Amino acid sequence: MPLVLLDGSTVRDFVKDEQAFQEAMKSRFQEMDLNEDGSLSRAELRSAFERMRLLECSLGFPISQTPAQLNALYDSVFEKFDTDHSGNVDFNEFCTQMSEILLAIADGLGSSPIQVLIEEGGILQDAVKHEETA
Ligand SMILES: [Ca+2]
Ligand SMILES: [Ca+2]
Repeated sequence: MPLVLLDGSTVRDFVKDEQAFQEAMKSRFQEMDLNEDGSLSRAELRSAFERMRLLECSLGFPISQTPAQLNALYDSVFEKFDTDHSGNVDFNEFCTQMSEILLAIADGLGSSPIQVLIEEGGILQDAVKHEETA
């Protein structure tokens, strides 16, 4: 994993750049939508988050959890995404929640750059790339 200097504004600028953010989210969403039906099911969302380890790494959730606790955690994450309670997550719901998650990460990072390990191809790397090309 690459080690990069990251501060809150890198992430915040990325989220605020609507076009760049939507484009990045679109490719994430398509990757996550395994059966390509245009929405994310509970299982699709969960497997994507497990792959990204976004929750464990970025939001400070404890890693050592029982399977039942993990199930409850992923259920609550899904409920957050599925704001209209339709049982799946469409692209708009996805973008809205992802921007909230990223802004929460930005707040956590604060204003002084810190060195963080980011996942190759992960969402935070999208933010770093965005800053480099800005
Ligand atoms: Ca799907
Ligand atoms: Ca929904």
